[in-house]
Amino acid sequence: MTGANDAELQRKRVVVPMASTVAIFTPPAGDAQFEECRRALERDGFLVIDRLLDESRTAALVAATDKVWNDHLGSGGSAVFLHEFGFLGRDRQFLRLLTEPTVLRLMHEMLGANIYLYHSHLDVHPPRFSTDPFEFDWHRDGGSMNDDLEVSPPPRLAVKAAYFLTGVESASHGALHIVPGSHRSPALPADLAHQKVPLAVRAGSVVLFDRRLVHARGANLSTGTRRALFYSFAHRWVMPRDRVTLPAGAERMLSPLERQLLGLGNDLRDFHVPSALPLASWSPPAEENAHSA
Ligand SMILES: O=C(O)CCC(=O)C(=O)O
Repeated sequence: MTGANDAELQRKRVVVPMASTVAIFTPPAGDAQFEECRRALERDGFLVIDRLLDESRTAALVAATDKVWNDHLGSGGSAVFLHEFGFLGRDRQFLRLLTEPTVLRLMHEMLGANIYLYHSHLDVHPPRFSTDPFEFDWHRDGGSMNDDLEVSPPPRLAVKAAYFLTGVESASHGALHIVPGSHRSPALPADLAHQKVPLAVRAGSVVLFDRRLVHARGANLSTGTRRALFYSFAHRWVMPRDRVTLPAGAERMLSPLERQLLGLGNDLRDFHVPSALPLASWSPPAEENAHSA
């Protein structure tokens, strides 16, 4: 792990029966712990928060994800995997995660208040008994964001939250692999094989990562299906990578904060020169701020 001394890591490390060599944070409470999380994310390019979602919420999200998967299979979709963009309209619980207080606070602190969900995907990966090169497709998020700007390393622009609904016990369970600190490198590291770190996580955990962090999904060689939800936030002046389609009538039920975070509104100037941003005056509701994990 880059930049943190051993004593600091030891203090933050929770007892997780997995082969993980990175610091795993418990859900932060209070300004000092949030500041530690923000600094770790800024320094290392990623942050693992253990079991941010409690068991019942995780189980409900698994059920909602399985419904999407079964609908996909029922309509003749591939049984190999599902990578569905803009899925938040598929279940109210997915929309609720948009304003998950811990993640939203950290997103706000990393990117400012003028942000929205520019990219999202729901992923289901059943076990595969072969490896395939695409599963180790090392990349930074953002496509041509990485090439078009005359700045090296490229600017942050977006931060992603990956909610793991099923535990990833080891590298071979379809772990998200990362190269710590690579968000600050000008190019993809040459020696990925030696620098890569698989992130083992328990169900309900979230991994936040800077879109520039070099990462890849590992093959799921376990016997269980991996389910994960990805929410990527960017400045509102970044074009959407994909769009969330809501069910009929749902838009008028949204709060002003949800509207901002879904990138709704026709005043294009406001995306660049915001007048009033609901996120700027937002603070987490007290009951949602408590974690039962
Ligand atoms: O599924 C994973 O673990 C990695 C996903 C990924 O590469 C991405 O979100 O850009």
